[in-house]
Amino acid sequence: MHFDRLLTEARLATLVAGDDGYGVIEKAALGIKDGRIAWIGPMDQVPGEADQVDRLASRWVTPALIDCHTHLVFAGDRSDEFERRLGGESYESISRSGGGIARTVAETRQAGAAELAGSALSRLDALAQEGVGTVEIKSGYGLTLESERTMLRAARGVQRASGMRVSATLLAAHAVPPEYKGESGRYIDEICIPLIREAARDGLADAVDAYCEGIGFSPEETRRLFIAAKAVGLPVKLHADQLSDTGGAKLVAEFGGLSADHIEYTNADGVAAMAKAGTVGVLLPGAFYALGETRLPPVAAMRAAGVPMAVATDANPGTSPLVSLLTAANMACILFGLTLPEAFAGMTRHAARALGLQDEIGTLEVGKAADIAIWDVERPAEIIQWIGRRPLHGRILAGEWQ
Ligand code: DI6
Ligand code: FE
Repeated sequence: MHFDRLLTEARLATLVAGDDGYGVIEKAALGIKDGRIAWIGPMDQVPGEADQVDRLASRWVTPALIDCHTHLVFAGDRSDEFERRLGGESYESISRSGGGIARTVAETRQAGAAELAGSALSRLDALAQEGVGTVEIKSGYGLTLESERTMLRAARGVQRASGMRVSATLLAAHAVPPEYKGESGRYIDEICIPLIREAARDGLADAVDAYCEGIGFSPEETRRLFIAAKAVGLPVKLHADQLSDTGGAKLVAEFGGLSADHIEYTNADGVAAMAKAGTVGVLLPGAFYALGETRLPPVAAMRAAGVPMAVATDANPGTSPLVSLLTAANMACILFGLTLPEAFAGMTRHAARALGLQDEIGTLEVGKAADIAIWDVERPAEIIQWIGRRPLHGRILAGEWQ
């Protein structure tokens, strides 16, 4: 076998599901051919030559990390709302008085795709420096046909400019815009559903999401969106049961959804439905933390039922101003009780599943994309233990050092 690149003297945490939780292979080598993993095994049994050999001096190697829920594309700033919340005002009350999502919508509508991609790239850079190789980016701050398209184009632009893999999600049902106040049904008919059809036809988005909440869309409205998405073959996911139990997790599972996200208020029925459908539970501790929430997601119930759990930043200018996936993982352990192997799986294997990319990324396995993170640590636990340390040595994406 001839490799384009061979990584050797490596300690692999393949994150393939198994007994130790990490899928460890010590004294390992990993061969790359045409951007994909072509061979993995003991370094003294490499079956061939390579154009380039990189000796990793016993560094730890994991799959490149995956942030499977972000709102990285937006314009403007809401730090004054942070001050209001520190003063005791609630997120819901700020939202109802024209702040929150509506505020970012007003600013995002003024921006072009290039400007939006530019500001998103600076935030993305923080994630890249922590070993992230794939991000999901949602629309949802445009809320017109044109402005939602612009956001999705900006997400595609971020992919081209960053060399990272970007999964774009249509979130037109993020909020009811002011011009449709009190007419959410008409907004869904005139904006959301046409955009779903267009996104499928033109390849603008890879999935459809909605904000199912008292201050967002009702379960009945969400169901209509999911029917439309299903009809054009787009997978669905949902901001579900974050501030109240609306049965969102159960609803998205009913549609075979990729993921139910937030899920603090998800009940036993919801967990059972997710387990049955294989829907990933995406934990977003940044929003939980920043909003000062106290209701914990049903981690033990999901663990017992075998629901795959992912961890993401939910990076957004309001409820989760967080561009550190490693901090999210640390919070998921400390605040939600994840084990370290669960937190790693949540940023790799299960995050890939939450994007429908489980055959392509998320583990170190022969045949998958050579998307790899290399770490300057003695033990994998250090990667999550520390906050703000960034122990990344380097990233390889599609077989190339970044
Ligand atoms: N994700 C969201 O989209 C909303 N909450 C959340 O966790 C709100 C985003 C925002 O305030 O801009
Ligand atoms: Fe979100």
